[in-house]
Amino acid sequence: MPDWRQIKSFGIGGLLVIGLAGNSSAFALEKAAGTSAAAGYQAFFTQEKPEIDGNLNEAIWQQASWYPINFLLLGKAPDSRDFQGSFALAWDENRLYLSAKITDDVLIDKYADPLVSYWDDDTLEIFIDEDFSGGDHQYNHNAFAYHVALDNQVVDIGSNRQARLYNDHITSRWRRQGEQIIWEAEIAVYGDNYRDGKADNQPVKLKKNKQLGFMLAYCDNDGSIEREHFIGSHQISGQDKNLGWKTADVFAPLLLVR
Ligand SMILES: [Ca+2]
Ligand SMILES: [Ca+2]
Ligand SMILES: [Ca+2]
Ligand SMILES: [Ca+2]
Repeated sequence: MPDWRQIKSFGIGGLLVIGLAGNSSAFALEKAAGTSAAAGYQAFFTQEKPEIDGNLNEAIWQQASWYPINFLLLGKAPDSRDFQGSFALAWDENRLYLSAKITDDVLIDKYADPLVSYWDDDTLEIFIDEDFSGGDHQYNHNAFAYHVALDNQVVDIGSNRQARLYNDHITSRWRRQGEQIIWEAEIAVYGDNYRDGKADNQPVKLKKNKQLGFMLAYCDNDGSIEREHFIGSHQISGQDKNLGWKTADVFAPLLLVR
C-alpha cells in the first residue's frame, strides 16, 4: 500500500493511479463494486437523513460509490459463499453514514458478553481517524476501531487499556435480504480530544472537503474457537496486516464531497 500521508496532497485522482498497482492480491472482486478500494474513499453529502433500518431505500445509497471488502488481513481467503462484502458511505453535518452488503454463510455471536473475545464473533469493524493524522491509537482516541457486533453493541479499547462499550457513537441495524445481510449505521465522529467517562464529549461537525482516515473490515467466524478470517477494504503492506486496531497509519483517506 502506498504511504497515504506522504502522497495525500495529490488528491483522490492521484491516489487512484498509485493504488491500483496494489490490487493484485484482491480476491473475489464483487461484480457490483466498480470503484477501486485502494484509491481512498469518498462519502457523498445526503440531504435526507437515512433511516437506520437495514433497508437501503434512501436515494443516497443508489448514488453512492460502493467499495469492496476483499483484502485478506488474517486467516485463509474465504470463497464467495463464506464471505463477500461491499459498502458505501454518506455524510451530513452531524453524522457519517455507512451501509454494507455482507454475504456470510453462518452468523455467529458466541460470546454473550460484548466485551469478551469480541473480535472472534462475526463483527463489522469500522476504523475512523477524525483528522487523518495516522499514528498510534491502541490506548488513546487519536483514532477508533469500533467493533460492531451482531447485537449492535459497539466496542473499542478505552484509555484504561480495557475493552469498553461505545454504543452511543454508532447506531446500527442489520437485516437479512436473501443471501445478504444489509447493515446500516450512523456514526458520530469524535476527535482526538475525546475522553472516556467525560460527560460532554461533542462529535465534530462534518464539512465538505474534510478528510478523515478510514477502513472497514469484517471478522468472520462460522463456528471455530477464533475468527476464521479477517477481511479489509484495502491492502496493508508487510507481513502483519492486523494493525488497524493499534495504528491509524494503515487507514486510507476518506474525503467528504457534495
Ligand atoms: Ca435505511
Ligand atoms: Ca462465513
Ligand atoms: Ca487522529
Ligand atoms: Ca460468520
